[in-house]
Amino acid sequence: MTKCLELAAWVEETALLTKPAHIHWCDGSDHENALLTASMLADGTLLRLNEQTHPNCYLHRSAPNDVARVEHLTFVCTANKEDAGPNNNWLEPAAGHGIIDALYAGCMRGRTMYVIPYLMGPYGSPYSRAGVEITDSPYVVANMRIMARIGTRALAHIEAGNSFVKGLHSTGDLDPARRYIMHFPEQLLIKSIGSGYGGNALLGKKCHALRIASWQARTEGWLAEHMLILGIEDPTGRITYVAAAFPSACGKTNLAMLVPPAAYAGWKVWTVGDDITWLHPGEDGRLWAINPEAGFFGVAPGTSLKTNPNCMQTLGRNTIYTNVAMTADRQPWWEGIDGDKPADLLDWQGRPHNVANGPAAHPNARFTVAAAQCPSYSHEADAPQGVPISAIIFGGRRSSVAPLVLEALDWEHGVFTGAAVASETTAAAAGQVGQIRRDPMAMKPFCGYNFGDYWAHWLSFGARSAQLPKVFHVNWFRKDAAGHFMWPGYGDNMRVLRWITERCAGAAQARKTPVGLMPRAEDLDLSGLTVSAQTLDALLAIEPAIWLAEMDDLETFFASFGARLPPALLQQIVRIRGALGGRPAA
Ligand code: GTP
Ligand code: SPV
Ligand code: MN
Repeated sequence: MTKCLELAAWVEETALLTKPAHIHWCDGSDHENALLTASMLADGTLLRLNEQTHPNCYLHRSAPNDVARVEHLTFVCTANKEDAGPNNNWLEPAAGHGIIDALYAGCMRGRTMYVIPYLMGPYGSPYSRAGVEITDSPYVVANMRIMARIGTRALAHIEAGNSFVKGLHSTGDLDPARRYIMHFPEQLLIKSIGSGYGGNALLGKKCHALRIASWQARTEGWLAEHMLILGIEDPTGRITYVAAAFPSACGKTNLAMLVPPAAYAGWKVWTVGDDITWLHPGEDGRLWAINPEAGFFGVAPGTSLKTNPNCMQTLGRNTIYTNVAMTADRQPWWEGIDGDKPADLLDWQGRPHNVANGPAAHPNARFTVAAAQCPSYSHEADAPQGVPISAIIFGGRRSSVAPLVLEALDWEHGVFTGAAVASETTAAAAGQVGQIRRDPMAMKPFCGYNFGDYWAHWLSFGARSAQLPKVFHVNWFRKDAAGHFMWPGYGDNMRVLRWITERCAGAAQARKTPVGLMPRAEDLDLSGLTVSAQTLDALLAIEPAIWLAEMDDLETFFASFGARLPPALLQQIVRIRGALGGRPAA
């Protein structure tokens, strides 16, 4: 079924191991999708939603134990353990293959094996990369069709002699005791079994476009990051592109689709991507960004016409919903959506909703939808060369410590600021929610190699170009003593984006603090917003004692990377401690 001998041999070898009843090579056509959809409707994998209100929309209810990424079951299998680093679970490659191949033996008996050639990145871009996912899940095929550029054209790209990442996936028996997500970066290979959930099963996404790609990017001199990309158009029509890295379920999709507040006449945000960014140094010394994905796999709860109107207009047709609730007239529903909670809801498990069972939609319920349906989708989103990035923004979900916004003093401090990101855990990954953890560059779950080497790679760009983006850190999630968010967030984040673009243009003022440059209250355009002077002061405050404690915590974290830690990061801690007035007397 292909002229590519390497691919043909791998498919044959995989079929011998997994023993499918049929092999189907995906061409990505509408006809193929219609047949797959019909078969999933017939066997209950998909439920049809209300055709009048939500044309061509479907609901998938996952197994109740398969609702998020499983970081404890995710491995990076490199010959040398140190290359995976303390930030990854590690298995010796032969041991990894041994464990997972035993689980693959005969796992597709009686099922169809789908072969999905895909391209990550725009057609015709020198930065796009190919992959092939083999899966026994039609739900995965339907999602990959939205999230990546699958089918005939991708196969032609591979048959033209371009390299490709191999990804083998089986739903297995969904028993978490037999669930593994393994990466073999030295072989450009991914093996996943036992989960049908997004990041565990749509292998083009986190497994390929972040874990494997970050490994390739290090050796090839570029960056694969957990970032959104957006363009900010000012009233003169000038567009400034920024990329922003926030941990999972910390606001990338929302920021990427931002609608400015009414007082911001003439301002507009263009969406290029909402989750993954590949950054390449251009001949002009700037970093150029492409979004390797073609769709959004976004968090449903909290999405409404009030918080994210562009997203609500993107959804509503040609969308796969996973683990949302359903109304009596078969419309998708989740906590935070517009309007009152309807009576007679079915929860994400299909039971009559009862608050004693928890929320109606799973907190990590998601939608899968084509990016091109987004009203703010950028005209440059498919540009082969990508868009030039003026600012990189890091951020996390932190109820204290991190101020609303700060700007790094230079590239080295910027890399430190990214490496210092900490955030409260969310429902995007299995495990406890709301625990503060270190999540450097929002890549803790996704960096395919040792963070020490990763930070050195980031730092190496400093010597290569004088045209690098400015680096910022934001926090939309500061809470007051009563536990309420102090900043309105969502569309009002435009006020911070405006200051950032004006800093990039050399127009806005800032004050220097030990931890970075910050706006004074009067440097932010807050027209039309009611936030008290006291709240604003608190949002922009730097508490020396809290920041000194933060430096101690960071020092301990950095120490876990031993000899692979770039000394420049420790020097930043020394500098900041000094600027904060040193450690307070015991
Ligand atoms: P992943 O897809 O997991 O990588 O997540 P993401 O970073 O794209 O997060 P997303 O934009 O989907 O937001 C996750 C949750 O944070 C949603 O419930 C949002 O409603 C909420 N959220 C997003 N932006 C803001 C904000 O500015 N303020 C507050 N308070 N909540 C926000
Ligand atoms: C995330 O968890 O950061 C996501 C969803 O974007 S997943 O595809 O599952 O990784
Ligand atoms: Mn993500």
